[in-house]
Amino acid sequence: MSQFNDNMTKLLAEHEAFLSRKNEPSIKGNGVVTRYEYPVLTSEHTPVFWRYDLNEKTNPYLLERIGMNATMNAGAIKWKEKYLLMVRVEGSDRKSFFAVAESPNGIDNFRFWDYPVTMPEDVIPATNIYDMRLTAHEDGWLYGIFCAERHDDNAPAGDLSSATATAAIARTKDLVNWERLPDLKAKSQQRNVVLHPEFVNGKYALYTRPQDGFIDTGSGGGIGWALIDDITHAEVKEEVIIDRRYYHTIKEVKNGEGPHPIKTSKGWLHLAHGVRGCAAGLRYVLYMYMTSLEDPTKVIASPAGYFLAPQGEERIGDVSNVLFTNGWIADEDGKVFIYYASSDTRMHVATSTIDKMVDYCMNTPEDKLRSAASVEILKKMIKNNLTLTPQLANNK
Ligand code: M1P
Repeated sequence: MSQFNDNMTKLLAEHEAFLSRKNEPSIKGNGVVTRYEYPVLTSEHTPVFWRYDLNEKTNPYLLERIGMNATMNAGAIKWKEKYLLMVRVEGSDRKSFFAVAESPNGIDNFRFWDYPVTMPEDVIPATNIYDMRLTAHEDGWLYGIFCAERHDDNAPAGDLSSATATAAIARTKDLVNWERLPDLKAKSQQRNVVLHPEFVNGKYALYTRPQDGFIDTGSGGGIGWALIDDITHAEVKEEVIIDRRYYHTIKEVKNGEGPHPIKTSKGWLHLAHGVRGCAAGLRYVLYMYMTSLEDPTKVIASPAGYFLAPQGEERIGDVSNVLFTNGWIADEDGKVFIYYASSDTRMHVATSTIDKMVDYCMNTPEDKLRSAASVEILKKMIKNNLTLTPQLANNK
């Protein structure tokens, strides 16, 4: 065997061993959610044949030709009994694109489909596309709503960083062939836009995230809701804020809907991200809330604080101190697979159940927005527990 073939065989064998590595639950948990030992997807999971030219004539040293930087912010769906992630893959050229990765069990053995998604363009082509939310809508289409980023041509000369965020809409029947619909028309910039899976009053319904600038939400008060007459020419005419931002909370600076909510007998179960500022920059955590089945704009449960925050190696990456989610899968038996990205670098899974998450939402005290109120809530819990189990008291 030539040296080239020898090296290629070794490269492929090592990659295969890496892809088929079993993922085990982490022992430490809080009862609500179970994390797993390894990330489910990293840039190393991308196929060898995406990154290396495998022709000895054109790549005699077997060098990596196209670098992959990150695999993050993935939409998710159960499709033909497989767990599918619509991954935001970011190349080392900083361009993001979508690619499907598939697993037989939702926990490990994720493998990318051979080709990335060819997403048709809107009238004005986008520079970057990312963070797709997948919704199998009751109209029979599978929708992908994602952010289309373009340079802000109103920026002063020489400002090559200012950009605009718009919600792009596409639909498919097979996750391979996509029909691009016109981008969402709205008064403000929009990111983290998510399609509700059911018609509401005969209309399509969107979770929105109005923002004054590309990064700053400014006067945008939180997660919004808008009814859309025609999804093929979607326009936000009226927008109400259903989940507000508040001073001194985990969503003080901004928040955004994660994947579309899961319907439960007690209400719609939501997963979202909240952002606050600190000396180290922005800190992104995940939180939950529930809305009413009768009126999806009405919040019926809002547990205080975060549901998941960056831990261990999750804290470090291209944009550190970030957890972000835009995909989860609920199995028929009530098990839920939460897919989240850490620090804009890699994808993880955490598992829970609908019953546990509804219990978490309904029975976790709300944020009463002041330290004194938090202490009163804590004292009540301590008193109840020590009345029940006096042997635990230190009598101090
Ligand atoms: O870098 C963290 C996240 O920042 C943005 O999210 P949001 O507008 O909600 O703050 C997005 O660019 C997202 O992709 C990124 O993970």
